[in-house]
Amino acid sequence: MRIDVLSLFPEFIGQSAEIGVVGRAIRRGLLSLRTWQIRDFASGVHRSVDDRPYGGGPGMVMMIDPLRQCLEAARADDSRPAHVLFMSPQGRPLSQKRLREWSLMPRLILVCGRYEGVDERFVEHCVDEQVSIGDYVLSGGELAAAVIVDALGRLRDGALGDPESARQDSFEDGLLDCPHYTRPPQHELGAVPEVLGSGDHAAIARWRRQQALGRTWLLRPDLIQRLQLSREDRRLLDA
Ligand code: 6GU
Repeated sequence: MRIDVLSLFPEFIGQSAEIGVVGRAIRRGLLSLRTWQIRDFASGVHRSVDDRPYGGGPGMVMMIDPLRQCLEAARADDSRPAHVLFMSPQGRPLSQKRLREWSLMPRLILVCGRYEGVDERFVEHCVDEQVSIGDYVLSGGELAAAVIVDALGRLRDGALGDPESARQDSFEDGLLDCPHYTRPPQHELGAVPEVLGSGDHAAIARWRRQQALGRTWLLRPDLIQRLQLSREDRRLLDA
């Protein structure tokens, strides 16, 4: 899969994707990432990318043409069709389900706005989908794009040491993750739950499911409501 990111701060995206699991996925060729400087596509001696809003008001609005030319340059850099996402608090909330869908696509182009906004005509005509990473306002889309690159990078086949890890993540089954423990089994801060050392794999799986259900019920009741719990899940939750 290939991801292109259009931004006024492309170094930020590039650097955040160099580390950890995602950096390794890129170095192994499991994901290809290219960043583009929107300002490179601005015209005039000042290379302006923004202008004052029609109708007045504070702040500046990003102009259509530098964005559009940058987008067309990115599109033309690869023959595969691209799905274009625009990072915006007005977008659809990001979820693991959306990320799974995008991870099946050959190409994504992420467009990051800055300033007070982007000319709406660009959004209407050049963008397939708007995405938000939560109900708060960031000063630009770069952090959101970095979130998407990270979350998609770790979903690439072979990016995680053990492919089971991605399946066991929080949200992959709609539940929060169960707690994890490692050595030492006894510590002044407490003991590791006994079942985890029992060697009884069925009992361990039941305990983990029960913990995941219990935590989700306590911390994120909104997630539980959206799930179809099995009879066994209800029993574990009641126990
Ligand atoms: Cl995607 N962009 C900006 N600027 N702010 C946000 C956001 C995105 N998601 C939540 N807040």
